Amino acid sequence: MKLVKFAAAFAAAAGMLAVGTTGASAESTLEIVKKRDILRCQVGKPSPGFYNLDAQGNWYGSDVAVCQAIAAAVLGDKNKLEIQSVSTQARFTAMANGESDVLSRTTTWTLLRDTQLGLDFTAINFYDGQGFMVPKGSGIKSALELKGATVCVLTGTTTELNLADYNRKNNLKIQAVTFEDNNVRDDTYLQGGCDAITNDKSGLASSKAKFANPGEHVILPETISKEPLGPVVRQNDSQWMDIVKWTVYALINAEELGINSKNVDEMRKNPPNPSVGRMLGAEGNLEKGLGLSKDWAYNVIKQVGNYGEVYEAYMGGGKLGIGIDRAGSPNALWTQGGLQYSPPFR
Ligand SMILES: N[C@@H](CCC(=O)N[C@@H](CS)C(=O)NCC(=O)O)C(=O)O
Repeated sequence: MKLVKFAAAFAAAAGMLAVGTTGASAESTLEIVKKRDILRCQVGKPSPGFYNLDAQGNWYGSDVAVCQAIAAAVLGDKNKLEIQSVSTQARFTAMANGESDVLSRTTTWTLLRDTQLGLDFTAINFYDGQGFMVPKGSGIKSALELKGATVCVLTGTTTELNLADYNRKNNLKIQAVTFEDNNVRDDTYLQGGCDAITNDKSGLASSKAKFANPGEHVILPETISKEPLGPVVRQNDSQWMDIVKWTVYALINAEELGINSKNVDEMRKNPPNPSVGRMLGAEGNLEKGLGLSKDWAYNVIKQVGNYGEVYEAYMGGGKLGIGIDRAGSPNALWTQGGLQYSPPFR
C-alpha cells in the first residue's frame, strides 16, 4: 500500500517536472506577444469600475487600465490590446490553455488557485473584502440579521465559499441562490428573487452604480473575508511574471514619486531625484532584465497614468468612477496609512 502511494506520488512529481520542462522550452509569453504585436488581456463581463464598455464599444476601467499598462510597457502602445471578456467560470481555463496572455479581472489571490491551476498571481492592485447589499426598504442594518435569507451569489467564486463559511459560523441558515452571470444575478435581486446580494464590496459598488436607483440599496457594514485582487499569469514563465508584476508596481511607484501622466515628460527631462530618473529610463538600466525598452515605465505613466489617477477615474470620484473612498482604505499608499506599496525601482 505504501509502495503504491509512493509510486503515485513519484509519477505525479515526474509529471510536474515534464510540464516544467515543456514550459521552459516553449516560446515565452513575451516572445508571443511581441511577435503578435497585440496583448490578449482577459477581463470579465462588463461591470462599472473594473471593465466596462463606452458607447463606441471601447473598454475602460481599472482592470482594463492594467491591461493597457502592460501593452504600453511591452509594445509601447496601450492600444495594442485585444480585450477578452470571459465568464467567471471559464477565466482560469482560458488562461491555462493559452488563450489569454494575462488575466486582469477582480480575481482573488488564494493558496489553492496559486498552486493548483498552473497559474501565478503577480501583485495586488486592489485590496477588497466581501460584503452584502440589501434593499434600503428592508430595514436590515447588519449581515447578522440575514437569518433564513436568500442570498444571490456568483458561482465558481471565493464569494460562494465565504458565504458558506459565514453562514456556518453564524448559524444563519442562509439559502444561497447561485448564478453564472452577474447581470442575471443583479436582475434577480432587483426583482426580489433574493433578499440580498453578496460579492466583493467593490463588486457591490459596481452593481449599485448601474442600478436605476442606487440610493435604494445599502451595502452592509460587515466585511467577511479578505479579497486581494490582482493580475494572473501562467506559471513557469518568470520573465512574463516579472513584467506584469513590475508594471503594476510602476503604477504605484509613480504615484509615490509624484509622477503622473501630466508631468512625466518634464520629470523625464529634468528628473528631480535619482529615483525618478531611474524609473523613467533617464539613467541606469532597469529595463534590461525585463527585456523591455528604456521607456517602458514612461510609456505606462504617460499613456495610462499612475495608480492614483487610475483609481480616481474608475474606482473613485471621477465621472466614470464608482465612488469607493480611497482615503483610510487599504488601497491608499503606504505613506498615507494604506497597503499599496511598491518594492524599490533600483
Ligand atoms: N474575487 C472573487 C469574485 C470575483 C467576481 O465575482 N467578480 C465579479 C465582479 S462584479 C465579476 O467577475 N463579474 C463579472 C463577470 O461575471 O464576468 C473571486 O475571485 O472569485
